[in-house]
Amino acid sequence: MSAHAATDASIAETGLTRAVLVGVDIGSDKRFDATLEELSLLAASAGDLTVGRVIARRKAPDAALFIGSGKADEIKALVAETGAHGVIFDQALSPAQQRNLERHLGVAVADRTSLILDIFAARAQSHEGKLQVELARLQYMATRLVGRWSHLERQRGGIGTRGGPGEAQIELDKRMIGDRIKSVKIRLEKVKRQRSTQRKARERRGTFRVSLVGYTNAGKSTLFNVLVKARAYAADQLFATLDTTTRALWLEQAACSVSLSDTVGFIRDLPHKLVEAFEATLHEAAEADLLLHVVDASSPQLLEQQAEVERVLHEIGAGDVPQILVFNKCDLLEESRQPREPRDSIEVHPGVLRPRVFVSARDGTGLDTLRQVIAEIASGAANAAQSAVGLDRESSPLSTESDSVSSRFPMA
Ligand SMILES: Nc1nc2c(ncn2[C@@H]2O[C@H](COP(=O)(O)OP(=O)(O)OP(=O)(O)O)[C@@H](O)[C@H]2O)c(=O)[nH]1
Ligand SMILES: [Mg+2]
Repeated sequence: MSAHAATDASIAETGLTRAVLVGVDIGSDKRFDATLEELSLLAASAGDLTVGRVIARRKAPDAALFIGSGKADEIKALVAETGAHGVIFDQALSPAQQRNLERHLGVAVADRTSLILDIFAARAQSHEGKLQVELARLQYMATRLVGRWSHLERQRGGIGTRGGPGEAQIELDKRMIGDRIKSVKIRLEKVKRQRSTQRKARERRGTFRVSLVGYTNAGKSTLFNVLVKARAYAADQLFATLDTTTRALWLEQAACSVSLSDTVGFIRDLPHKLVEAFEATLHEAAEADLLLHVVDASSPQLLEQQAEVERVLHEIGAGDVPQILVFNKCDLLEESRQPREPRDSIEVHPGVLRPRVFVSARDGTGLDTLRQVIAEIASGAANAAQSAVGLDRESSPLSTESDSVSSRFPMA
């Protein structure tokens, strides 16, 4: 492909890995992304450059190769044509499928899970975040004993031969990984205990807790920064944020402050193990009094993304925490799709209304309205807000506590 030849020089300069992306539509999965746009963004966030895309359709995955051998040959040809270093599948591969594909294609093969793990590993900042990522990686490795691109050399040595020194090495690696998992778990436990002590202290202070949640890249950190005038890392990358940051948010309307936390973004098919490993971080969301569910209003996948976030929230036990739906990036909407009112409410379940606010974190539109809605819910006016905009719970988050509103939520 001559189009790729032109980019060769820049690849050499930037050190990016060239990758061919493969998406397999199995049984017409509704969430199947035929554009592979999200996978390409994930790849870019991990430092890979997409040089080709292949879509396959199957009723069921092939046990050995995941795809058919005809498709595999097609991918092999594209790899040769583009000089790709590896192939990334949008779906999770079994360890055997990954190995077989690597033999067939002659280059490294990765899947969505390992890609996400790589990004997480590169981004983790806090001690706890690093431990969580390490645990998730070790658990993934325990079943495969491979890094995403780095293991090919060793594998090549053993192609076609079972047993021999390769297998012995693998047994040794397995035992080492098992030991390492144990030690990381112990260290994580310790950090978790410290964290829960800190949390209890915060609870005693009676702060009303608000957490930003949402699909990765929805604009949570940007919103966080403009609301609390902070400088959390925000970027056009997936999983720019991994660690939770918390700041006080002053609400003029209620003359009080609440705590606002920025959290890790969600993504479709986030591997279950990874959610588990990030449990502590996601606890922040589950234990909040109010969630600001940030949605990228300009995304064509808006509904799927919203549904995915709902699903993960339920999984982490935050399904019942009251929410405000924050439709962000409204500046990107064309005139005909601009919201008519800065706020409204939608019925999420029969008889259950959820407030919705339309904002642009970039140009500041709607932020006063957002502060207003948070204030209504957080302050004693929650009761009034409940009938006006509706809350997901029967009682307000304040009145669920036996404490009086003023001790739970000190007014200035
Ligand atoms: N046009 C426009 N872009 C926005 C807006 N808010 C955020 N962005 C952009 O969207 C991208 C993602 O923003 P972040 O704030 O990092 O998103 P996030 O939800 O924190 O993402 P992760 O931490 O990766 O999950 C950045 O390039 C922002 O500049 C907005 O209101 N309008
Ligand atoms: Mg972020």
